[in-house]
Amino acid sequence: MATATLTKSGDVAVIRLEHAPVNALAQGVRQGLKDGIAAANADPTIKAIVVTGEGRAFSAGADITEFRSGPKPPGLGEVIDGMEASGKPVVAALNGLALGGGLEVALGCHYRVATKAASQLGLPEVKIGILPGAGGTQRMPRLIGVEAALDMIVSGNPINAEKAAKVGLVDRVVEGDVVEGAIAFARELVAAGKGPRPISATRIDPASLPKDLFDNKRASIARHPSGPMAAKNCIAAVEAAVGSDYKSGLARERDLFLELAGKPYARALQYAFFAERQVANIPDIGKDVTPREIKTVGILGAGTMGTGIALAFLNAGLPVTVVETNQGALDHGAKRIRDTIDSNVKRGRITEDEGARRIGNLATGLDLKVLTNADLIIEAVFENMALKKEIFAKLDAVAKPGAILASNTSTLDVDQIAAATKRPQDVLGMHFFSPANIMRLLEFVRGKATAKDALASAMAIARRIGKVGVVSGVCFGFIGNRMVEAYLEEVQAMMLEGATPADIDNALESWGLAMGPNAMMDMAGLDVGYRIRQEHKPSEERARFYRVTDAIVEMGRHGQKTGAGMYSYGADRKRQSDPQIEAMFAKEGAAQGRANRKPEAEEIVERCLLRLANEGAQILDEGIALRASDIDTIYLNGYGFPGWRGGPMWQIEEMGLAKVVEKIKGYEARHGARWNVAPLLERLAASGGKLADAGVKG
Ligand code: 3H9
Repeated sequence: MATATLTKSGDVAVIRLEHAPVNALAQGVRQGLKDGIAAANADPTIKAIVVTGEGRAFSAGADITEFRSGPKPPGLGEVIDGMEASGKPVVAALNGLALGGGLEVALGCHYRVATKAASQLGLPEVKIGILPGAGGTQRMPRLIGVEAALDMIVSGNPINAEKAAKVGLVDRVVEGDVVEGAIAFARELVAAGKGPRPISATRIDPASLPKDLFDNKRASIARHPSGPMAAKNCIAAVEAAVGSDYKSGLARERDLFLELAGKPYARALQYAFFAERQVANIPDIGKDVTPREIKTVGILGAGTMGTGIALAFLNAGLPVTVVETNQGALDHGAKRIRDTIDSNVKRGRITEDEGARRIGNLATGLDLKVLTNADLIIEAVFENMALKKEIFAKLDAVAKPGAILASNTSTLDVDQIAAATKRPQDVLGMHFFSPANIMRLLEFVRGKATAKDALASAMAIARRIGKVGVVSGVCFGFIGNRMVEAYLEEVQAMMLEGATPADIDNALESWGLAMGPNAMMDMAGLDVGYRIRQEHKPSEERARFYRVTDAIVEMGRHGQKTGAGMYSYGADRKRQSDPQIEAMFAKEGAAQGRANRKPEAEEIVERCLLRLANEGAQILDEGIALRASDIDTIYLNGYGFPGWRGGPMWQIEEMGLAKVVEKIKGYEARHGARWNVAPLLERLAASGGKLADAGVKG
């Protein structure tokens, strides 16, 4: 239940925010806090007030689920202003994370005491497309200075208690019980005759700020992950705190907040927040399924993927054994792992001790037998079915009973791989994205026979190594790469129609994608797709689309690693358009009779988006993906899709499915069968249904 309760500890009132699991400030909590402050002020035996949170959090801020329906009174800002006006000193006891409105509550208190363990104190509103709207943009710069406040509010990144003490956000850090510490602090205040200390009463002198501070900040947010609006308004709100009185600054904060709240970018980011939390919900895997314990990890293959995966586990404190078939490759891979850890130490990201611990957790070997004790073994070798089958048969012979055997395949049939063993129940796909130690996405491929506890274990370990794991069924390319196939095919088609590689990439990057498809292929290696097309012969039409790209690979232009691919690359690794490549597409486009209308930027974006989402809808209909929001989570975390655009499925839902179907049919009329509309979209458009209601519930 959402509430705030008041208890007394002698002459100090303790108000506790209660709303499991993270004390989001729902209506009941706001009302409880307001009532608690009023009651404590009315009680003559009370000299000071402590505000704290129940459980692991002080508060994670406003209740985001309320944003859809609109908040009910009392408003958070009103409650905080009322609390700050208390005649008795109010001390926040920060018992754990304090984020967004939660930290704004703490800023409305007159003093702040934090437990040393509080690692997340911040104003992350920008990450969900809004700004701190309960006085945070006005109080934070008054308390810790404008520059530090701008950094926190514009990045949305939290700081820990120690840093918070350094910048003056908290007055005292305590090791023991923080509520006891705050009560003691409050009594010291009373004994010293110190009363309320409202932050809002102070004023920021504009002359104290570096010249061009705000302009420089504005210049730094051109590609902010929250899109073009939220960070800009955050800066403007902080700017409004300078030189003005609190009330007028607050009014400006409100206006800037209302410009963002409920608008498309904010809704998309909030949808993405919940989508990411939804992926762990697998209908037939409830709390009754106990994951197997994973204490040690084996990795087969010391190439780019294998070493990246090894780093992901080492960074999370797990011992890893890497196996290769030849000493040179093994040494090279192990060196790459050690170098990465060393560079993290040099850059101050981790301590020397931590670096040494991670390197100490790495073992290597040339024989599969060294993996006999591993609880999880991940194969990360060349993408070839025969090879993978051979390896899994060998693993079957050496792995201990109950070990989970995972393949990092990005396309292949996990059921076939599992069939090479006598324990298909222990086999699944764990598809990491490169660089595997950095990218957050992990696609789990659930085979026909994969045991529930094997999948649950993989999901648990993914959380431990900081990944967002999304479950996919078995099909060629799974969710992410199957959709990419459709998308890249359309890109090839548009280049034959006259768009240059740079036209395509610039259009999509201006729209928000981190990297256009041609730059992405050059980075991943054009030879990767080429090899896949060699192994799985594409349809005749698709082969025609790829004729130029295949010729580029055959010229030895494999992308960045060979200094040339779709683009040329100088020593600075910056891409440069290459007239030779553009001419090849133009010539082939003319030969195929396609080069009669060059698509403009808007059409480029629309066709890419619709091909992605149409394939996504088909994947959803086949039950390969559990929900449309799972598909979006994949695109946001593994394919550089911007969070403020929500994902391809969110985009077409926003467009309206009837309109989407009409558009797809228009493209089908122009371009033929590759544009066949997914039956699910047609059904939903006809019934007025939504993608959000397709797939599994919950
Ligand atoms: C704000 O404050 C606006 C104000 O400035 C002004 C207003 C006028 N609301 O992530 P977890 C749920 S905006 C509702 O799995 P963790 C979450 O959905 C807010 N629900 O755990 C999940 O539910 P379920 C600014 C919330 O330990 C459960 O709690 N604050 C909220 O990995 C556990 O969450 C933020 O943006 C919320 N605010 O991470 C903070 N927060 O179990 C957003 C969490 O049903 N939250 N839930 O799936 C976070 O960053 C992380 O959830 C947190 C915990 C770090 C708190």
